[in-house]
Amino acid sequence: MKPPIVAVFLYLKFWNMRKILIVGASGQIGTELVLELRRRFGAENVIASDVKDEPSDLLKDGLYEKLDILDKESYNALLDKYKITEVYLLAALLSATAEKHPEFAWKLNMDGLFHVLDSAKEGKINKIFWPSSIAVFGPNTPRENTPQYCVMDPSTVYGLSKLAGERWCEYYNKKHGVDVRSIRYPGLISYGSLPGGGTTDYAVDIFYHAKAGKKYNCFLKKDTELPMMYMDDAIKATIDLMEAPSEKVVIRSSYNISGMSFTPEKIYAEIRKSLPDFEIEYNPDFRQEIADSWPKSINDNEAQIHWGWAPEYDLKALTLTMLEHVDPSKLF
Ligand code: NAD
Ligand code: AKB
Repeated sequence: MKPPIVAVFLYLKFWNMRKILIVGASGQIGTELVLELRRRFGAENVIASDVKDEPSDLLKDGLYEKLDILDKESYNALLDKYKITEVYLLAALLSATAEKHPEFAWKLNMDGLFHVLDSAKEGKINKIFWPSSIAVFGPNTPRENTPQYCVMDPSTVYGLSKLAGERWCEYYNKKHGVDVRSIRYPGLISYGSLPGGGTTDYAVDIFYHAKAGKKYNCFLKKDTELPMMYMDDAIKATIDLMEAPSEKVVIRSSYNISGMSFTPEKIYAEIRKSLPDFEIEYNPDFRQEIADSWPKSINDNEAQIHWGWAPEYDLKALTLTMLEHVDPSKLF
């Protein structure tokens, strides 16, 4: 049966009215997310923004605005300028950098979120994506198959900001009807843009060293197991969650999602299957304590049941893809 002409017209009108703003677009996730959103919804409907003056090369073919999310007036002016309907807020300091700049990390990670939540509360936009992290868990959290609901006692500034952010997201949803959606990303692995100062960054750096033929000096112990995910899965999860019908998004704090778990020793062994001469040494630094407070593996039953989450990449597929695409000249 054909849909009535009026329905088609309204659908197309709504589609064209969708305008998406990504804040913190030049980072590891933003770069890939902008490209995928432009592919799906049209370059003219996706506005990349970042505190950096210029877009990175990968983002040059589309709209870009310099924006400091701490500047609430400029943020609201950008919403008006483009008639933005949805915001993906990615600007934050990650775990390792946040430990070096705790006060600024708290300010950026919290004030940025409030600026976006308030704009939805005031009716300026109608949907938000804001990422949380496995850093919301802490030393007293069950470390294996960590459930959605359990003890959460983060011991890093980053984790504190993410847990507080989750509670505020749920609060704005329940009290003010804000349509905010969130995922607790594990460590993300990609080759498009370098990671920005996290504890899981070793699992990206290792590929640049392996491909450049350099020995890798790993900052975590060889048996440190952490939850990880290939970027394509993370982008798919993000857009699937944002496109899910509202009633399926039952959890408004943040969803656990799982991809794979491995140790430095395990990923090193996988890389050596392709590059047998690759060498590694282990010199743990302050990031070891952070990693030791995080889960080893994640239970994501709720995300599977509520909006159909399922990852595609395992360690073997991730390793082969990274080795094929990583460009060591970006780092060395
Ligand atoms: P990133 O550090 O690579 O990128 C962050 C971007 O935000 C950078 O381009 C930076 O220039 C920009 N930025 C910084 N301050 C800004 C400001 N004041 N205004 C506007 N932009 C600003 O981070 P990422 O890895 O892409 O992470 C994005 C989000 O996802 C963060 O909230 C992070 O906590 C979360 N997350 C990431 C991972 C991961 O493994 N990458 C895992 C869990 C959660
Ligand atoms: C970090 O290591 O800080 C991030 C994260 C897991 O949130 N990759």
